[in-house]
Order: sequence, then C-alpha cells, then structure tokens
Amino acid sequence: GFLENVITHPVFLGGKCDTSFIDKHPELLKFREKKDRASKVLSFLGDVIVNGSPGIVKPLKSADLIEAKVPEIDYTQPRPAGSRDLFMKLGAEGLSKWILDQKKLLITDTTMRDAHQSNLATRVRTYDLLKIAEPTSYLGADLFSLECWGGATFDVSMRFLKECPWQRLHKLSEAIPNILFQMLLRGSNAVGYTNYPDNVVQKFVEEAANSGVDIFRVFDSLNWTTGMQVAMEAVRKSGKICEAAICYTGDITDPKRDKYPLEYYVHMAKELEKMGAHILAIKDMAGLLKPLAAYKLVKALKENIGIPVHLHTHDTSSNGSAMLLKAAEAGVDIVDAALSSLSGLTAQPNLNALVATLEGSERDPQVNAAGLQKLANYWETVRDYYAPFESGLKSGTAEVYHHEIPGGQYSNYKPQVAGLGLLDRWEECKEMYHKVNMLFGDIVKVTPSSKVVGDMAMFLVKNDLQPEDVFSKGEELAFPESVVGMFKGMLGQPYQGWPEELQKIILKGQQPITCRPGELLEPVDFEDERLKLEERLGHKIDDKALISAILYPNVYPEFDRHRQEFSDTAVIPTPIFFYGLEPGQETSLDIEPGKTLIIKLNAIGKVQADGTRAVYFELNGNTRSVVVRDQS
Ligand code: 3PY
Ligand code: ZN
Repeated sequence: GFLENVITHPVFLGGKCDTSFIDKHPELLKFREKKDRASKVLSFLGDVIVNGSPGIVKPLKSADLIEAKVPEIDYTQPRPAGSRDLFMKLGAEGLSKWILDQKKLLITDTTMRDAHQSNLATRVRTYDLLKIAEPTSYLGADLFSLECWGGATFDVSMRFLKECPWQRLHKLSEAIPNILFQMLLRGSNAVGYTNYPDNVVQKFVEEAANSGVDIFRVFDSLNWTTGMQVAMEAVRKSGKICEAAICYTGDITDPKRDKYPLEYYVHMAKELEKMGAHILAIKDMAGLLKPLAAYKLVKALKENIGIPVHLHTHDTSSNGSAMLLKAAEAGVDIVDAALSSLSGLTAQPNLNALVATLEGSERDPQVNAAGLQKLANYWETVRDYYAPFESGLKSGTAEVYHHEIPGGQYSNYKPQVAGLGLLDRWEECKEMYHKVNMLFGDIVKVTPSSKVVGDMAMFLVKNDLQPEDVFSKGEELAFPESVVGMFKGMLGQPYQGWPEELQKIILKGQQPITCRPGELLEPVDFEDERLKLEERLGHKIDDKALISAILYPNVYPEFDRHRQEFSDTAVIPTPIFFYGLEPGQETSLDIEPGKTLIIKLNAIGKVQADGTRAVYFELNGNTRSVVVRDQS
C-alpha cells in the first residue's frame, strides 16, 4: 500500500499512457493518505516493538546497551593529509611506485567491511560507521586504505538493514576525504552471486568510482583471469587503482596437495600484471596461507613481478599474526588487518597488535597507535549491539586447513545450516564442505563458487547422501540450481577443468559453455529498465538505484517498499533499530540536519480481535499512537 497514486505516477505524468494503464494498475487508484516522516518512523518502531526484527531469535534489550563513546578530536586542527591526497597527486601508476619505495609496512583496515562481514554476518549499519568516520579520518590518517565497501555489504545493507549502500559510500567519503577507500569486487559477478552482462559491470564500476571508491580489489571465484578482464579494464578506464587478486587455496608447503603449487600462483600473478594491475593482491579468503608458506609465496612474487603485493587473510586458524610477520619479513608491501575489537576468529588479524609487534623494527608501520586504540575502543562497545549475529566460534581453529571454508562464508553458512534444521549436524556439514570440494575437483572456493560448494554440501546432508551417491543416483537427484549453473560454466572455468563424468551427471544432457558467460548475456538497456522499474515502483529512480535493482531484482523492490512505508530507517540508532524500546524508554533521532525527533514509548496495547495492537508513543512531547499487526 506504499505506492503513489496515479496522479503522481511518472508514467502518467509523462503522458506515456492511455486508460489501459489504469486498468493494469488498479492499486494506483487507492488514494492513500500521505504519511509524514515521523509517522513512518513510528510505524517502523511500533512494528519492531511488537514483532521484533526479522531473523533475530534472541533479541537484546536496547536499554541494556550503552552508547559507544566517540573519541574526542580537536577539529580546529587541520585534517592530516593521507593516502588519498597522495593518490590525487600521483595517480594510480605513481602511487604504485610510491608503495614500492616504502620501507614501512603499509596497512589496510578492514573493520568497515570484511571484519564485520566475517564476524558479524555483515550486519554493521551505516549509523555506526558514520559516527566513527570523522574521528577515523584524523586518528587513522596514516593507514594505507580503509576497506569499507563491496563484498556482501551491498546485498546485506539492502536485504537486511534496509539501507542504501550508495548512500553509505557517499556519506563515508564525505566524512573521510583523506584516506583511500577500497572495495571488494567479484569480477564479472560484481557484488552479486552470478555473472552480469558486461555493461552492467562497467556501469557499476563507473558509479562506484564516482561515489568514492579508489581501489578496486578484483578477483574471480575460480581464479579464471578471463573472468576478471572486463572489471579490470573498467577500473583502469575510471582512473582508479586496479588491484587484481590471486585467490589462495590448498597449501604450497604440502607436496601431497599438488594441484596449486607455488608456480601456479607466480604464473597467475604475472598474467595479472600483464593485464594492467597496479597492485597484486594475495586473497587468502579462508586463511589457509601458513606462516612459512607466506614467506615463500611473497618472496617468489616480489622476485617475479614489478608491482606491489597486498596480502589479505583471515585469522580463522589464529595463525594470522605469525603469518603476517613472516610476510613482512619477506617484503610484502601492504597487509590487511582489523581493529582489535573486531579482529580475529574468521575476520582479519589484529591490527593494533600487528602495529605493536613491528614498532621499532625495519618495517615499523609508523601509524598513530594510541589513536587506533581509541577507534578500537569505540568498536568494542558497538560490537555488543550485534551479538545475535556472532558466529559462535570462541577461538581460532586449525580445522580450517581441512574444511577450507572462507571466513566471510563461515558466519553465513552456519545460519543457513540452522535454517535447514541441520544445526545438530553442523560437524557433518563442515566435513561435507570438504568432501564436496574434493568431489568438484579441488576448486578455488570464494564467493560465489564457495556458496555453490556450501549449497551442495547442505543438499547432500539434508538428503542423507554421500558424494559417491551422486554417481549411482545422479539421475534421480534434483541438484541445487547454483550447482547446475556452475557446472554449466556460468561462473567461468576452473583450473584444469571440471571433472567430466560429474559434469555430465549434473548437467543431465545440457551442453556446458567454455566462453566468458558475459559474452552470451545481452547488454542491459538501462533506459528501458529504468522505465519498467519506475512504472513498477511508482516513482522516479536515479542511476545508482537502477544499478541496485539490476544487480538485485528481487531485493531492491522490497527495500524500496520499506523506505516508502517507513522512510529512511538508517537514521535510527542500532540498538533501537534491532530491539525497539521498552515502556518508558526514550530515544532521539536526527532525521535530517536540524530536525530531531524525541521518541518515548509509553505503552503497548492489548491484541484486538482483528490481530492488531496499538502502540502509544510520545513524539516531541505529543502523544501519538500507531496500529501494528501482531505477527505472533
Ligand atoms: C566476498 O566476496 O564477499 C568475500 O569476502 C570473498 O572473500
Ligand atoms: Zn576476506
């Protein structure tokens, strides 16, 4: 019931219709009373208070959570110059050379993206990021970059947090103009789970570059360099920094795991350098790179390529810090780490501890250690708001060397397993992940190929099957759609190809492709799509919203509906957003500059015969109530 009525509809206003338009859209004749912003926010809060937040089984009480302390900064002092200022002066090639000239170890802080993607199921909201953004621009000014966008954040912010990823990026870059922003881009899969037409990838990169992304870390989920071409070229064309990744899997120090030896990675790195990478990334998405292997790999890469090496890992085994130290010894240029309070477990190693380790050494990162501690203190309190999204892992585990589940997937795979009612078989689900990897021919596992392995593992456990059963009962099995798509070639080609017999069983007679999937996908006609969407949504949309909707055709309309019905709920403090208010509790929201709402919950009414309840508030001193359907 959120749609604009017909006289405000863009198609109607544009005179692009006759009366059949109204026949097709009877909903547009419902002239709804237009709600003001405050009423929309109260409707949202009423719903959270009565029904809780979707997906949160064990809610906290917002009244028990304390407000995170934002470090005090003397804003009369000029903002320190940072890596972004340097990039503006030197350009991508110049910056790449500057990196090579540094003795100090450069550090990327992943707190704003991968750390919470991996430890808190990507749930950290723009509200909490923005509050610490400006202090970060002062206290973190010596960092090489902030990874703060891309990966799963794009999807999760719209799907679960009901906030706009572009707005997050825009506001962050306003607050932090001096440090390089870095994003994770899944090659032809952009920030999604499937291949998109080339012009969608190109347009996405262009928009992201205009909105504040400086460094694009591009990877392919099967290490298929052909699948990285379009994205890499688009990044170079935008004038930004193209960081191309080799995804690390297996173990180069284990002679029994010989599918991916040292030479495999060196060869791929050389190819990416030739393709125009300004920086090479080692993307160790599951944290499989052991300390001694890191030394060997970094040494070999530094000897064989002429661009800087940037190392990304996950601390799942808890060997992450030792590994980074060995990599620093071997001459790695940049490493990823996370502020202490969000570090460790399936996220990145501890940034503050790394700084302390190297202090006074040849590779001293020369950053403001005391300032970074203040930032970590802020995140320590904020982390408490997200307790329901913790993975439950209490310590590092060397088991990751066996199951090889990426850090960013671990905190997602477990709730998926739980969702299928298989949590009592969690051990089996991890073991099956390993078995499926071997069944598939020991592939690189990172979004989206990792999701396919997870889908297949859950499918087998759920149906009480073993990998061998695929060969004997394959004809009767309806494999998950993602598995069929991958074996058809829709995520590209794995190193040494797919196991042929298995591929035949899974495809059931369909022919696989070996070309770039993007070559087969029709380019999107953006203006045509825009019109269709505007008609469906009932209002105008800009380029960024259009891209969001093209990347996530099912998620975007629901996100848009939320915003029409409840307004932009990104302005609500996180404890209130997730857990609502208790009777007598008060909160204040800045809905726009200079406009503050003071909201107090007075009481919750009894359930009525029609299944609704009234929720009574005080809004800036006046009583207001909203009626909410009780879903229990
Ligand atoms: C992502 O693609 O989101 C990842 O973090 C992969 O490691
Ligand atoms: Zn990662």
